[in-house]
Amino acid sequence: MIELHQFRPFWGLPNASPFCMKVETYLRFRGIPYRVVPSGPRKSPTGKIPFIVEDGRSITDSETIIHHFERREPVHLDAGLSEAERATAFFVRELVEEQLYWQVTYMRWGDPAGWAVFRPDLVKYLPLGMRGPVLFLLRRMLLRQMGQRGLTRADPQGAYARGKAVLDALAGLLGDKPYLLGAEPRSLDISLYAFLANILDQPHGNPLQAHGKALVNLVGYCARMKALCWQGWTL
Ligand SMILES: N[C@@H](CCC(=O)N[C@@H](CS)C(=O)NCC(=O)O)C(=O)O
Repeated sequence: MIELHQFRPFWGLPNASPFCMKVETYLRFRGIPYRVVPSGPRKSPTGKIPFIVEDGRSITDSETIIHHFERREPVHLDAGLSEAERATAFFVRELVEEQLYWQVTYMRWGDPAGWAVFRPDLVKYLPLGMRGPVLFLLRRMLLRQMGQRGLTRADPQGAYARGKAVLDALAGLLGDKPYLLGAEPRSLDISLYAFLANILDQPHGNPLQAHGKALVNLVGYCARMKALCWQGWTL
């Protein structure tokens, strides 16, 4: 049985880490049996989660994990895509995983209104040993990393501007297609959905979520992906 090492569910989301949710969404989509092992970055060989363990061998990085399983499938998720579509998928995923990852981080750890509602629930969720100085140091590190990206140097309205632009571009690219690249879900959709769900489905609103919820085609897309991969899932 494949072990998926990742955070436990949080805030009604399958996973508050979009990278963990991406891998679990993929495993569910493919119907690959797995067992979740609650974990954290410090237990990972690379200091990042998710990672999987199969036959005693660890594999890290969400994209590497997905490729590892895709190699075994008779028909690859991205089969039939043109070179240009593959290139588009690559750029969109890179952009989403960089920009929206930091937007999700900012909305919880950086935005003062977001931190005010995230912190109390996070404290209850974390093991005792992580609640005091460790949490303080972790947030300080994240604030520094967000500062390097200019996020915490702007007011929240300014910080969310780039995230809103990314969501607008995604809605524009999706148009009235069922999935980002056409009629069939592709590997890009697995990643994109995990990031969008972390923005749209988190329980406390913020300007980025409000912006995303107004993009009707993106909301419909998330509902389709949820029905496809997470049907019947409850905490
Ligand atoms: N490129 C990695 C990124 C994974 C990642 O950044 N995971 C975060 C959790 S969402 C993490 O482990 N962060 C801990 C750290 O950077 O110290 C992937 O695709 O799996």
